[in-house]
Amino acid sequence: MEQYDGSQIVILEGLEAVRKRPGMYIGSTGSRGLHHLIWEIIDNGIDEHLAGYCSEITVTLEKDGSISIQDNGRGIPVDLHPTKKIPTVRVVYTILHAGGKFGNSVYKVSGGLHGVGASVVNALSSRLSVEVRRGGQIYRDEYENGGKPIIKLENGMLPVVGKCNKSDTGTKVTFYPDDSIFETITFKPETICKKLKEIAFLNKQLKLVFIDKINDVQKVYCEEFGIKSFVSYLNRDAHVIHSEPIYIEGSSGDIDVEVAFQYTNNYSEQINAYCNRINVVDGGTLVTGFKTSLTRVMNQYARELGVLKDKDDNFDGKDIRNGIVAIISIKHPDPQFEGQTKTKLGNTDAKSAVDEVFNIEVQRQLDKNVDVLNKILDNSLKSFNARKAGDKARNAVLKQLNDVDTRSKLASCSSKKPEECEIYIVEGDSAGGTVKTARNRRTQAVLPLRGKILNVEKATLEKILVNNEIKSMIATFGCGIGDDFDITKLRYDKIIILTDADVDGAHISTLLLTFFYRFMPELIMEGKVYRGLPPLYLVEYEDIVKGKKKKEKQYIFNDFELEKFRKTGKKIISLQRYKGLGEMDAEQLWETTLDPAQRILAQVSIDDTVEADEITTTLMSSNVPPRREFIMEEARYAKLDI
Ligand code: 28F
Repeated sequence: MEQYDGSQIVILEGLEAVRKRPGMYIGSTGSRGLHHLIWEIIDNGIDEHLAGYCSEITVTLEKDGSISIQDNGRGIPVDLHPTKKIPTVRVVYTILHAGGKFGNSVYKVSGGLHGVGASVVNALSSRLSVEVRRGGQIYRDEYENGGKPIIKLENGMLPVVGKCNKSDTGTKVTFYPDDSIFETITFKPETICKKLKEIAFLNKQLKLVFIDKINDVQKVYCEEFGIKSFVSYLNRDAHVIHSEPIYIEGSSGDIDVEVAFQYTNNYSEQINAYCNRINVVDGGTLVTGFKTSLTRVMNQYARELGVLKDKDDNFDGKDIRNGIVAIISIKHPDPQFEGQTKTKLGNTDAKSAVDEVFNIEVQRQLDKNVDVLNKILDNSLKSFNARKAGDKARNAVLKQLNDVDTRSKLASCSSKKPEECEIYIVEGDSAGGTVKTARNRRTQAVLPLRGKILNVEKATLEKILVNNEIKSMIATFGCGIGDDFDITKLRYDKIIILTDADVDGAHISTLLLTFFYRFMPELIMEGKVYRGLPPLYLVEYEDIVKGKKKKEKQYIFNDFELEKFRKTGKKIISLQRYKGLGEMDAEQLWETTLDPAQRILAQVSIDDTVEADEITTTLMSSNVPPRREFIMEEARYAKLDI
């Protein structure tokens, strides 16, 4: 410990704070937080790429459970830090808030944990080493137990551990996540690959290599066309109405703007926005700028080309965005992230920058590409007409919603306090009947759905609003739909989807989720939607209690559990497999899926809009093979994830 002087102790107190409240720095100590460590280190390499010095980042999953991230940038400086009097690389890895990314920044823009990444990762690792190649020399600093340096400095400098070619520069970081902090320390190759793919799309021409030594797999991600390829990728299973995404690039002041978009024949819009490579899930000014600009430009074209019959008519922004899949990516020198989750961009200059760049560039391209322009205008016109028809239909529906008739299938609960009420949406009339008998009539309402609900991805608003199943849901929830949606009017605290534990059940539940996601997304965002998980088996077995034989029963929710039960060696008297909810009697249904004290509910969440949109697009596209695959996977997931 002799190398710790006074300042070093203060430093370690900083890292100790990270170890005490890891959630504050990386969100969670679960798998998500664990992977966050990798993203933080990669981010530093990406910053070096953005500065123009790094073309390749390699992530290696080592056999011993460690992970290493290497870049071919300039290498973190190893010289004596002017004020801290230790090597700069050690400052970066041991001092919280080091990194110099704010104010006197060496980098124009930056994302991630605002430069505290490296020291946070160190604080949460049982061991970490950083190897720097610079000026023909190789240096290595090492730490253990959450950032305690174990390399002895010589005159304040790191020892040289090897030689290399002068042109061979870069940084390599290897770490072992601390198992006393994380619930799991197993890195998931799929999670890493998905992230690397996203990084490749957002940083064109940066080469990302993944080497998985555990499974002996190697992958390379590099996207020559960046977000343009991202849009093509998102639309890989959709029907696109023009073959190439439109790509726009430019800058306004010190804000760089990139937009790529392409239209599909889906009745939905998907706009994913990134500021400094951070996914701003709740959008903000950059999205507003894009929407404003697109609406203005297309209405201008529509007027010039006489697309709309009535001179006073205008396309609504929604008409123009119908079917669009877009990525907006900006680089801002001083981003202001707002909202509770800091996922909304607040800078007003971002709005004008996107508007300005898009306005000029999109016209330049569409003027030359009249064919695509006409296809887009035609698509907007279809949506415009559908909207006009939809308005009529909607008014008719809203009138009907007040009629008791459309609600006849609903078995409501007697309590009128939303905070204690739940509604079960049940597949099929027969299962619905049993649930009606079994439930707690005071707080649990039941809405049986007949057969499959409409696939909203492929239906017009007009059709959606006359579909009986959907009408019942809108009427029952009480909070409207689309633009008129108001979650404060929701009559229930939980909306519980209850389907059979088979492929059809998984399909119905996904159709319902798509409907909620597209038209009532707040329901999911606010955590109101759940899936009930009914058991797959009932076993009756013989138990011996105090020398006496006793007949017991147990519900089993999946094949894994059944296998586990068989291994206990208990004598099975009978084994019943439930083919569907309909096979359970009222008592069984109460015990397994209705009783709040015993049932298992899975809350439905969307924490990644790209993923959510991808899933719905994959599922709802008319291209059959991927759809099948997803449903099966989802069905398996439902069984395993208990
Ligand atoms: C695998 C992770 O962390 N790469 C990095 C650099 C390069 C510089 C740098 C990093 C200097 C003063 C902090 C080099 N030469 N990969 C990485 N590559 N950090 S992190 O500088 C850090 C700042 O305080 C670098 C000249 N300028 C900057």
